[in-house]
Amino acid sequence: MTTFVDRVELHVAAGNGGHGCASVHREKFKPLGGPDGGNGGRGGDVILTVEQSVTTLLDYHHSPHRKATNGKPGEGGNRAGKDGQDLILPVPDGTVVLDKAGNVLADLVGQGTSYIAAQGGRGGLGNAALSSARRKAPGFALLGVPGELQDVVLELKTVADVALVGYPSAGKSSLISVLSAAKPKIADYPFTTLVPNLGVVTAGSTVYTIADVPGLIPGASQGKGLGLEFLRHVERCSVLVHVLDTATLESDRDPLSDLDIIEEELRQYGGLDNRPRIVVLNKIDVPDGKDLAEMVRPDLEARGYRVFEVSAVAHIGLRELSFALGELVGKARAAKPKEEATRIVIRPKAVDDAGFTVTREGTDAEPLFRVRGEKPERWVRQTDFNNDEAVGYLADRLNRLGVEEKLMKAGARGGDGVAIGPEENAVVFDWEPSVTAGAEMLGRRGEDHRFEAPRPAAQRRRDRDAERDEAGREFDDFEPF
Ligand SMILES: Nc1nc2c(ncn2[C@@H]2O[C@H](COP(=O)(O)OP(=O)(O)OP(=O)(O)O)[C@@H](O)[C@H]2O)c(=O)[nH]1
Ligand SMILES: [Mg+2]
Repeated sequence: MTTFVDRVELHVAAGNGGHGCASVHREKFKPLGGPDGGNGGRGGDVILTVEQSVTTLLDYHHSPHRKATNGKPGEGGNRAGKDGQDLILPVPDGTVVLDKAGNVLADLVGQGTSYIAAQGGRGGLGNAALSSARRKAPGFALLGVPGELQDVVLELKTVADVALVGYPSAGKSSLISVLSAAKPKIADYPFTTLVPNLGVVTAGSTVYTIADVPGLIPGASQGKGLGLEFLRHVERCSVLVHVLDTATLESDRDPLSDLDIIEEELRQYGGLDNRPRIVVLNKIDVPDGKDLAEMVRPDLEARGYRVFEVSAVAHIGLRELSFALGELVGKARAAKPKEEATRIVIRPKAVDDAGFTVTREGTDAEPLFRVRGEKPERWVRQTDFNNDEAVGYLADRLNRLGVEEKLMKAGARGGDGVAIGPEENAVVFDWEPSVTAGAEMLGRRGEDHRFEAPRPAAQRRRDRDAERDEAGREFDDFEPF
């Protein structure tokens, strides 16, 4: 049996970036060819995309773990590693993406609307890309950055123009079945409908969708019956239809009090006050029903409702109803700002991209300085700590960003602990300042000076300019992303 699933927890893993390659070109008679290690490929993203043909989240209920492929490592001969493939996960129109705390991350409405649920890691630069005027033959490459891991909750809110609400057995599903081609289950016991039904109605030139929700009973807001859980499916509708039963056999019910009770439950749920509402008095094929409908009609109209007397079974008043609904939907659509067909939802960045912070932790005797920031944390992940040159390069990058200076200002001294990254996942080391009190940069560490032949003055000038350029821009400008 297929079940309707409208809420799932999904665990997604983006692909890791491929490592950069450290390699030196070898040729006969040219034993010291240049560095030719290629860059690693980028890890694939995990992307949620609205696909109109997908109607449930069932697939993700069955397999909630999804992973994009990794980038391939770079190779010698300047061969870049292949990028990992993005993993596109199709989701139904109206899928809301939340984090585990319930914060809405994205609201995916409209074919093709996409959200990057987990971002692939950057590939590491190979030593060819890392070479510069001063660092002619780097003996290291950058590691690929691990892809993001994210836990998200997907919730489906049906996107229907019209929503039918009412007591169980009022005839909501019957109405959908005669207004559209949908064939929902219909029966004379309460709670026949356990999950929303959706139908497409054509009224003249207007095409709109209509949905019902499981019947509501008094106390639904306290969880009676099926509760209000399914009302999230009517949240997006632009028109609400009260389906009132004129032929119920329950002696304590009548259309007016039914309406009051449903309205009270809607109010408890909240957020639906501004939807236009109309009233449908159903089952007027039953003689007593017709009489009751005539009786309550003036009251309902006095309350400001447009009232339609119909019979789903005998097909009375349906055409008029469907055109009236089409008109209301048309008005609602015209009032809405036009949305672009495809919107890409960009995730807000957690950390300020350019900046970083230094905070003092630990004790007076043993201070620890914590560095947080998108760049320093990524750079640490890109570093092969078994390679001194790579570690030297990291120190240079941190220095250029101003990390050393800020550490000094925060009172850090040589030998103090410095942690880069969050508490649970930080790289901690003893600080060895490479800048003097005047913040003057000393020679960069970890450089390969084997190729530093004496340079003529003009060459030295060119090199100096090149180096200034390099210092002025962020190293990551080189990175393919
Ligand atoms: N005589 C008569 N019976 C109707 C009419 N519309 C629906 N019914 C009957 O009422 C009963 C309930 O109809 P449903 O369409 O399943 O009602 P519902 O509102 O979807 O009910 P739940 O799914 O339980 O909330 C069925 O036996 C229908 O045949 C009508 O216009 N006239
Ligand atoms: Mg039903």
